[in-house]
Amino acid sequence: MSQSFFPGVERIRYEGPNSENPLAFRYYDPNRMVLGKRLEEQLRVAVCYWHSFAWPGSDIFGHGTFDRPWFKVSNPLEAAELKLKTAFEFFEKLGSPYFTFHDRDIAPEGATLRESHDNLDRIIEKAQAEMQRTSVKLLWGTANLFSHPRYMGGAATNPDPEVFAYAAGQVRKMLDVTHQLAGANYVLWGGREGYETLLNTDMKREADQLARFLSMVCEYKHKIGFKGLLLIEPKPKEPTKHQYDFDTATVYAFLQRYRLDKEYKVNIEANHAILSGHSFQHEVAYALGNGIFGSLDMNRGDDLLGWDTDQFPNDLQEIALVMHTLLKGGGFSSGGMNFDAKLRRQSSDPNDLFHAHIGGMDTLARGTLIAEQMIQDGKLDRAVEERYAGWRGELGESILGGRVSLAELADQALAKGIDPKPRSGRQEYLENLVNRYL
Ligand SMILES: [Mn+2]
Repeated sequence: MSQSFFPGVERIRYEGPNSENPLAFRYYDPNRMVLGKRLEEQLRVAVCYWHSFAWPGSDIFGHGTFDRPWFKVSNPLEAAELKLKTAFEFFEKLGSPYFTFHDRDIAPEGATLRESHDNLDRIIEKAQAEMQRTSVKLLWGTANLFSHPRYMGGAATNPDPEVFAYAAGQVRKMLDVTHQLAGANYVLWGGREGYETLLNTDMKREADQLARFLSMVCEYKHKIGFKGLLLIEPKPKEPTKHQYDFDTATVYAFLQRYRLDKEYKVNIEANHAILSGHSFQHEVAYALGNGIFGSLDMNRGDDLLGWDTDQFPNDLQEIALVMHTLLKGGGFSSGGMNFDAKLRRQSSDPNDLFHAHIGGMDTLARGTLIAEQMIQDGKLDRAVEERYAGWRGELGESILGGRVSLAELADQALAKGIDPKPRSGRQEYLENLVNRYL
């Protein structure tokens, strides 16, 4: 089977904000210069394999709703080849510079670990040819350590060391594959690393196991000379009730405790941030502030639902504020923006995949152009600077510079009769200012 899955779609082009063409970009102009870089390089957009090509549109109540030809091919390797061809047709037509995948998205699991490796090798050889043909690059690779029943009690945190060993087998293979494909990063999402009840869980032991696994992964990374970042993806709950990688701060504390904080950074997902009770912007700001920012999984949740809906991003204000924080923090190094987002089950037409990604990329582009204006205008940054101006004066510098003790400072406060006056935080003024850029 060689025909196109998207026969009516040409390469998606930038046509400007006034275009009426639903299969065109209105803001995503890859060559537009934004703060010294091409927009494409600022955003580093990736399409994910799992939601867009491997997921059939099923949910816990119902079967798949997507009529994709590779779901009907009975030979799993032939199905994987057809899926691969379609995925690269999509990446090429969309013009996404990157893609991402788990081992089991791209090639079928075999009867044994060795057979799974062989399946992966066969498909990766073809993926490499497609990458050369299209110039689409790998933003990151990852291993699926959560779908198979063997992982129901965790991968690295499993009570059975043989499961830990099996997981090591998958991760070593995917690190090799990611390195072979010149992937820019490697991600670890601890899908089942957490617990349901302390009645059957030794939490301290499981943390030690997870740390040991992560140490082994970074030792192997250096051994093979892989230069990309190792990234941990925080998530507070789902599938387990208590996920160990709850949020960016929890991950950072864990990394510091086990002296892994120089080796790992975070891949922050918008919907996971919301599930942990934070905003996406908060998580990005926290990671940048602590030197552990790596990459982003772009999606959104639903205000009315408390689970991981993984919808495509379309909240312009949220994206503009995240981009403002990110670009002020220096932007991406090897990370990028991976659409870990899926269609709704009723969006069953092949072209819905294009509408979803075009809308997402346009939202990212438009949010970035707004953030550029905010930065160039400088009003928001100046308001924050002015608020902390006292800390650049003599008093502030003597405190933070360690030149006064608590007792000396207390004496100064008495001697000088210090009597600070409350000053407005001006939140509403600043919110109005943000809306003027939108
Ligand atoms: Mn994700």
